[in-house]
Amino acid sequence: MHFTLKELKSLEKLHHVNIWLLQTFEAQIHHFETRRAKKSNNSAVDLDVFIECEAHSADVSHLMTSLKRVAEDVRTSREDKVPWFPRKVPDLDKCHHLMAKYDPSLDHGHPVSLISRGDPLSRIEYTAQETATWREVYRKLSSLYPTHACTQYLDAFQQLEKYCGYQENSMPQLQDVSRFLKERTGFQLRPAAGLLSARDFLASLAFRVFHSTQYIRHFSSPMHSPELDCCHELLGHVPMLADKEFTRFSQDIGLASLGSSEAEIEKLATVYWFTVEFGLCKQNRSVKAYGAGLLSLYEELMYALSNKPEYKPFDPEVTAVHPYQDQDFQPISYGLCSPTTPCLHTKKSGHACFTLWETNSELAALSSSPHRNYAMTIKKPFSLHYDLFTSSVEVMNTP
Ligand code: HBI
Ligand code: FE
Repeated sequence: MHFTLKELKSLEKLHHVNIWLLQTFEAQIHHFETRRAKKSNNSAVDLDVFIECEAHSADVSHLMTSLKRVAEDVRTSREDKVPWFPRKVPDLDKCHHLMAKYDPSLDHGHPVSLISRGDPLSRIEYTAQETATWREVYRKLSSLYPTHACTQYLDAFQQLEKYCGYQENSMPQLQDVSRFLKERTGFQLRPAAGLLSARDFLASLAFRVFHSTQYIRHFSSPMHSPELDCCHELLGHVPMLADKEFTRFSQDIGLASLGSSEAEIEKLATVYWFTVEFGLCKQNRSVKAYGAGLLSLYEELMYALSNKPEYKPFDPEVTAVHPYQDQDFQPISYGLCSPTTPCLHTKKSGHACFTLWETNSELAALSSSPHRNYAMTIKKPFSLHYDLFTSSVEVMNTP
């Protein structure tokens, strides 16, 4: 296979292409070489890339489209054009780039299934051991929810138990969960083979699509999973995706990400991390969790609501550039703070801080929240309109 990557900076990207070929397609790479392109009509250096690899024949066409997209991305970033972005749900087939973040010490030998284009959510028969892991996680976490989770979460969780097969003795099927969410908020689940790139993951939120893994963490560590798994999706994300206001805000972050620069994507991903993943709010004078990373990890949840962390007001401009780490407890995490009801609660002890959003009941303040304002400040040479009837975006004022 042979394709051309423009720009020298892409050498760095090639390393990722390499890992990504190995991980996503389980491709065996025999030869990987770059050469200065012979026919370059540009002053900048173009590179020809030769890759010789062995892959499943079923994956070849997907592999080729993905590679072409990588090449296209590099080219547009040099010419300072708007990066490619999906306009409609079927375009999300091209948004399956996994994060090339491979650490062998974290490898628990998960059976990462290969997901191909437009795959429906298949029904999975989980093994007895997997179901046992689920039972343990479910029991332990659900014992904390009444005291630790926000009201929106609790309401949805009750509904999921009633209508969607949430129970300790069997794992809910993503197909059923997706149907449940679609009826409530229009959100649907799509299968993902693992952690997607922030750009692809956020882009899907723009279309009310949530990428979800289907495998469960290794039975050796039911209470702490270094990787994303379906316990995280089902217990962390799904209940909040049944809340209308919360999903409106999720979609807004997604829409803001479309066609944004790498730097803006990074900022949006950081805001997402400190809110959707690790956000806290204040309801009826007590601190509650709405972040999926907290609600799906027992220790994180205990820690977040202990007296150890320090709470700080939420400011998207500050939060967006705050470095975060994902290998330990969150030393700093920001929640939500409505601009009309400033954070009153500032707690200091130890080294950690969580920011609080002061509210009594609904997450309605989200729609006028600083998140939304932050998303509005991202400058793009066009504006987007989301068409509810066709679930697609219309691009306006393109130069
Ligand atoms: N990929 N499959 C999947 N699930 C997530 O929750 C997820 C992701 N990629 C990135 C991500 N979350 C966020 O932490 C931000 O980088 C957007
Ligand atoms: Fe998550």
